[in-house]
Amino acid sequence: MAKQPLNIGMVGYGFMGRAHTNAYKQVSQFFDLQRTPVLKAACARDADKVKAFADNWGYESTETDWRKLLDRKDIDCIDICTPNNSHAEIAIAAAQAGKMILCEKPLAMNGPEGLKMVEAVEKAKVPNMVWYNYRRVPACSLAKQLIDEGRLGKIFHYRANFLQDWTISAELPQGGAGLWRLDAAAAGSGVTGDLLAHCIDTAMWLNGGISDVSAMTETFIKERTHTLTGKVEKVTIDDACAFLCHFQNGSLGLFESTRYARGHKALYTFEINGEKASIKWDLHDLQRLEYFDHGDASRVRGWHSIHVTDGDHPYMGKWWVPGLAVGYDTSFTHQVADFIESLSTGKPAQPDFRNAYQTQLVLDAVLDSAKARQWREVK
Ligand code: SOE
Repeated sequence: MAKQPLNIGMVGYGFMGRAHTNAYKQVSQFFDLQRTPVLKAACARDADKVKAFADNWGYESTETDWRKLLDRKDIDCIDICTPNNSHAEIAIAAAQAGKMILCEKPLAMNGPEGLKMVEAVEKAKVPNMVWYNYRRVPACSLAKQLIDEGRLGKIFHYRANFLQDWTISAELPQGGAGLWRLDAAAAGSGVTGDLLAHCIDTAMWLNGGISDVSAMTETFIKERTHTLTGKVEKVTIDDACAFLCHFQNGSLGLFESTRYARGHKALYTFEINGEKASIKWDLHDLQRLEYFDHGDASRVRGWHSIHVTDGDHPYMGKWWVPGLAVGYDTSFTHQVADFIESLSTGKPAQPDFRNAYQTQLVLDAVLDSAKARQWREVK
């Protein structure tokens, strides 16, 4: 029997536009879902570029104004893959138009803006979700299962890093299509909103809420040519950020992110130390979860490297055969699968806007703490 379509209107066609579109195309092939994503329309201001994107990925039509997508009756769901400073305007209007919304991370430029988005989707009662994709890497989902089963016992420490090295050159401009992440007017902040947002989302999902933070940020290169003006302008983003925090469960957190860690491209790692066991994970080796169980007999006790590719590992029963890994791209496929599933069960797929708003509040506290050089409570 033909499945009910889920008609997608994609806004933006950059790296995330491709990652999400790939997931929409793949999901029904591997997951048995009640609705099938249909690539109805892609939207961006540059008509030629969006047409090339649409043709390459198989979108049925294009628009150059996202408001047109909201007017269209044949679009069910708006996917926001634009720079952060446009998330709120598009999402609030999409909610008012009664569309489902999938929004790239971070939800907003800051907490107050995020709250308006939460209020809009809750008032309109439209399904909504934010693309914090790392939760759906099977090894991270397995970490969540192990923690929820109580295998780690009381948690003492949570440590996370997200290290890159792509902005070290002073010749790199800021702003514009490819480099808006270097311009706080478009991105809100630098590594804090771009990379630590992922670490904070995963951390609060695995280890609960964060109560207060003490942070420092640094901008190593103070001026860069701005792509849009052609002028040398002050750099307004944080190039690096590190913070300490207390979790509500009493454990201590230590987080670091930078785009100046020469040799690291996307080294997202976390380690959690509990009374009974520890786990650690590394994005560069994403199909493995390292697990140390103090309950093992002492002669064989040690770090186990779990190759998360067996049929009973999260999501893995849907893919190939045991032992064969899946990659970064499938974290998005899993997120679409869970979103579509949630439309049938009525249980919101996480993180929804309200849940992602909690991350936004931690980001605000981190930036505020760094500016004030003082501890800050998370509101
Ligand atoms: C930045 O380089 C970036 O692409 C982030 O924007 C993504 O969210 C992260 O997953 C990988 O790095």
